Amino acid sequence: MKRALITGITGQDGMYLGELLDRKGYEVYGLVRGQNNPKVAEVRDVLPNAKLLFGDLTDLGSLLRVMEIAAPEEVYNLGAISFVAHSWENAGMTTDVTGKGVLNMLEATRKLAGSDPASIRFYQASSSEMFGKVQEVPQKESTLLWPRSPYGVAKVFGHYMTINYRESYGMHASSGILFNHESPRRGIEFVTRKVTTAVARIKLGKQDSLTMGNLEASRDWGYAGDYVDAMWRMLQQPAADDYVIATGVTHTIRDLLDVAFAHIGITDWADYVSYDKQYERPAEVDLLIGDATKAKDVLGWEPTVDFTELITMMVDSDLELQRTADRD
Ligand code: NAP
Ligand code: F7E
Repeated sequence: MKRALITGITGQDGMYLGELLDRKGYEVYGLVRGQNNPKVAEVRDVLPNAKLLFGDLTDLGSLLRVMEIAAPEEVYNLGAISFVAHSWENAGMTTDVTGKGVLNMLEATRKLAGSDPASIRFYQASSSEMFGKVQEVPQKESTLLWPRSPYGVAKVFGHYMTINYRESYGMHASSGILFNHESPRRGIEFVTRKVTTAVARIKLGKQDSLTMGNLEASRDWGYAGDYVDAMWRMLQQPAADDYVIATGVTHTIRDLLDVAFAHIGITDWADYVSYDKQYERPAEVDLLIGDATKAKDVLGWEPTVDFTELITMMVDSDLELQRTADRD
């Protein structure tokens, strides 16, 4: 039985990856932070076989202890402060967790691997946010990075540190440059889930309208279930490398509103959506669109869920959640 450690197991990707590894017969360990983390109950429900260990990405001692107990063959470093808007207000904390946390995990992995550095395979959750002020369209593995947020800067640090540990110590350390991926488990602070939750509540008469920021921004949105499969495929390769994971199709926030409202029978959403400057960002990433040719050729990976399927899946799930909340 293979053993894997997932940091960020309480997050969207952590839960999907935990399910995937469980199905594949892995013994799954998860790093959980905080003394009374409210997400622990949900993880225990979704992943009853997973073994949860307590520690924090900012605390190297705790990571060394967790690595020793889990003794994993594969490490998936998904833990991060991941909300871009929040990263301007908490740049120091974002740097410590999303940036230096990667170094801590690499170091804990290197220490446990000892004289055979490649014996533990390492995955780093890099991000399309690193492309920021995009230098070419579409973006691929070789595109110059130009981050536009403290989150993006922290991810660039983690990305290059992962490459550096691979090149310096011969570690099997791979980076997945993942474009936005969403699901019914997406946090409600992110734009897709914010919209699908609001649309479900409007349909059920629980809410009248929603306030939004920049409707012109474009994102390449895929389904989280597909993207965790790409992470696993990267660690099954004989050699570590970096891969862009994306659908290659971009949509604006307006398109997102079109699809979500259409699914509840509203074709003109103008009366339901208002603008609030508070959702604008000090610097914006305007046009993200990824070229995942390398992932297709080397990993045999392709997305299976398109944008309309993704958003309607999320609206349906939120309708069900809101109805269940009424029954409870
Ligand atoms: P998410 O839902 O926000 O999950 C983040 C996870 O990190 C949570 O489990 C969180 O734990 C954990 N965490 C935060 N601070 C920590 C700390 N100090 N020590 C240990 N764990 C900590 O994010 P996601 O969408 O699943 O994304 C997974 C990873 O992929 C992240 O690194 C993200 O930056 C990256 N990424 C995401 C996307 C995307 O579109 N989803 C795209 C590219 C890259 P709590 O539950 O305790 O807060
Ligand atoms: O914003 C615009 C906003 O917060 C998307 C993270 O997983 O993906 C995610 O980061 C866009 C931005 O995601 C609202 O200005 C308009 O242009 O859903 P988001 P993100 O910033 O792209 C990357 C790849 C990651 O790595 C991150 O961890 O939507 N937008 N109005 C809004 N965004 C929000 N949140 N709320 C609004 O009201």
